[in-house]
Amino acid sequence: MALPSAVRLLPEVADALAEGRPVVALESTIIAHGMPYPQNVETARRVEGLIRAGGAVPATIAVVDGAIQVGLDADLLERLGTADTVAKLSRRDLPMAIATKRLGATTVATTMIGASLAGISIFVTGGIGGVHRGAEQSFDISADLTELSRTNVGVVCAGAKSILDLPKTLETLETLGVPVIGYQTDRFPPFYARTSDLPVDHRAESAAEIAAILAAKWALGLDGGAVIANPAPAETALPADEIETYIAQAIAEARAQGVRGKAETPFLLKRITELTGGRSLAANIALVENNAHLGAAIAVALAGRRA
Ligand code: PSU
Ligand code: MN
Repeated sequence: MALPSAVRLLPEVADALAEGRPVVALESTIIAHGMPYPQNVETARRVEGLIRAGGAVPATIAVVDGAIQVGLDADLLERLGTADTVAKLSRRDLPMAIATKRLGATTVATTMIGASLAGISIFVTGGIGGVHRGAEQSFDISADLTELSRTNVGVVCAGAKSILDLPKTLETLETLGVPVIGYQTDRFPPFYARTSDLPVDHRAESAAEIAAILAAKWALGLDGGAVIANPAPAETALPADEIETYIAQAIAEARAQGVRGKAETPFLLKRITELTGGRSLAANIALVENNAHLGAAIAVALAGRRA
């Protein structure tokens, strides 16, 4: 399929894809809106290094100069991590960001779109967006969930953040037909903590098994992605009841200050980092790195199946 003119590939990424070598997509909202500087840029670089060490080529995605840029050079990564006006782009924002040539960070939803257009099947991030607490009033449900139902990219994450309503998030994923695969776990990981009491759809023991599931899904023409849920590393994970206190406080502050819509997730992440004295940030960094190992292994397994 010809690449649309509004999609640009870094030459290294284009070469890898042309040769059928494994490539792993990475998002940029986590850089621009999910972590403070300089940890955001340092983490982005380290995660790219881990993907390489795992035998795949990293492709961080953002919107730059009127195109979806797949694969960022060091300058762009730094710009995204330091600029104070980077748009946070979900599916509906893409046309405007491209037409007006704004610098934009891609969320899970738009990173999936860019990856899929480029021909990348695996994407590594921290946590997906989901159904927000109080959604029965606010209707705030992340567009990440609808994207997972329609775009063929497997998303490796540490579950969804417990700032969300996780039972409603899992119910919605079920309705949308999105497989939720636990990597060596029966329970859906709640991001900062290692485990919840919520069951996953399927437990997979290896990257090869996950690659086989994705291949089977797409071979049947069952469009959409899958959530590959990898529990946060034990060393940095935070106790569930402790983090819950901070989450409840941060949500109460957001409500009191009228923070809503796309500003809510960045607000909560920043506040929780402050309230935990940086421990939630350390946990966040460690879990993304942990996901990079698994994502590279799945991309390698998928490329092996296609060879
Ligand atoms: N999870 C994280 N850090 C993040 C995000 C999710 O651990 O920065 C970002 C992702 O880009 C995700 C977005 O797609 O937040 C969801 O935003 P919203 O809740 O507004 O849909
Ligand atoms: Mn939202």
